[in-house]
Amino acid sequence: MLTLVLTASSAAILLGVMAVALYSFRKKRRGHRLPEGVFVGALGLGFPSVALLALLIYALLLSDAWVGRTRTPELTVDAVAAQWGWTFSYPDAPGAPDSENVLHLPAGVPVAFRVTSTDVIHSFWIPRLGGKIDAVPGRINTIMLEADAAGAMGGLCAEFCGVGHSLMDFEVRVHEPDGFAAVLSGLEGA
Ligand SMILES: [Cu+2]
Repeated sequence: MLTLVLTASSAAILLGVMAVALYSFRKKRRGHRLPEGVFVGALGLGFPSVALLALLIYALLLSDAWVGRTRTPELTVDAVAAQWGWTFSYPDAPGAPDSENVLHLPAGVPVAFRVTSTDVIHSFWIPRLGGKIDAVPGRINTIMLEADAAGAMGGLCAEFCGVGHSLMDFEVRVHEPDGFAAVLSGLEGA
């Protein structure tokens, strides 16, 4: 949706600019000219400021950063990176085994990820869900993400971390929220 709105707005502005440019090439008659101050002030400063500010506010309202501040996580997942793989654990589901390189999530639930590393700096990223965050040894970085619908997607390490970096991807399986507890309790121990 964000992509659509931003692309459509850019296209509309581009068309507007092209129209004004064509108009200025064709118009030879005198008498209808805007004063330069008005032209520069309104079209050069006013219009871009208003348009960009509106789009910026719209994008910020949709962004993960904002969602993260306005929604409370309903699930916590610990993601631990190590050369060259990921271990996911589910502290809200006592007894559920960790999963290696496979992340299980419920659909429609805001999830807080506590991300860290045991060796070098990695980066936790599920492109379909948005933002990424560094996995830094000795620190826990938190990011909140939410999957809209059940299905499968990919995640990866987004920070070069050694010769096995390109193999450090993981699978994300998003389940229906109703069956999620059953999925976790049914996991095979890693
Ligand atoms: Cu890595």
